[in-house]
Amino acid sequence: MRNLHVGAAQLGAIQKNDSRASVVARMLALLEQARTRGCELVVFPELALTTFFPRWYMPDPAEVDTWFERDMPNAATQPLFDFSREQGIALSFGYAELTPEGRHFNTSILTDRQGNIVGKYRKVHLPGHVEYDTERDFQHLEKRYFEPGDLGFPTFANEGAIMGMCICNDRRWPETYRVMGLRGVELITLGYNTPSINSQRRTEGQQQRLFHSQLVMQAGAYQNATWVVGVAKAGVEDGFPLMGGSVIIDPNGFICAQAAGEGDELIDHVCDMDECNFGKTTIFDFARHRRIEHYGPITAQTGVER
Ligand code: CDT
Repeated sequence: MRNLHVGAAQLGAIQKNDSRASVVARMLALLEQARTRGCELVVFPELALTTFFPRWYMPDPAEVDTWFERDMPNAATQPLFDFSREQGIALSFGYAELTPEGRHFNTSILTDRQGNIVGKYRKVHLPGHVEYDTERDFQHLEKRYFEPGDLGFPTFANEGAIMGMCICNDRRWPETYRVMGLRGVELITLGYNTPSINSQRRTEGQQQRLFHSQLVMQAGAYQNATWVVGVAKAGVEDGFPLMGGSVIIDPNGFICAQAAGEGDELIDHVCDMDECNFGKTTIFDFARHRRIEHYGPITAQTGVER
């Protein structure tokens, strides 16, 4: 057995005016709960430090940059890294990254149990649009504020497991999991901010959104024989509802733990990395069963060609 006690730390709503310090205090409260339960790795959502700002149209680049972090750790987040080191709890969380070259990414990081950053991921599949869209009930401007990630889908040997990360909309794309699967992934951390209603089809509400979210994460886990830790930012942010439904999913695709509410909430599970072995050596033994001669269109084209 290679047990890792994993916590999924769902965050409730973060309002536009909430400070980084107030959010970090809430994250520390969840980490303290995680410590009392014995967690060794705690996963937080996408853009964990702020409201989901891509819902707001901002023409002024200087205003946009106020939502971004220039360093990680920085003064606001250092207490998280200190807690990690002092209590021996690895972390993963998402934030908006502004690089020294002025590039903008939707990023997540992974630490070891000493608070050292051992992995970074930049969101590849950016949803939404660039310009203000009058046809939508609300905006989703990730394509305006971020560029697509340039790091691919790396995996990292960390705390006795092979770990990878993806972010929100990435979870809807099977390629996300498969690339990490081909790199031996055993645990994927995945934070999300998913509006409870489809901005382009208001009849698509929370029930269907939750169903799709779990469908794709459970399939990704099963088809790649990996643990998936999906963590929501939930609740109503300045009038805009985000769904909850944070889950820990085993390598057979079964949900082992699930958040009940839409506030700050920790769920946890002792995940045995050796549970990945059966799937990886039988039905999803990629080396024996994949037929790459038929997969060309997956990397050769984006849209449909007949
Ligand atoms: N944050 C994020 O990626 N949210 C998307 C919403 C898609 S609708 C534009 C998601 O996949 O949940």
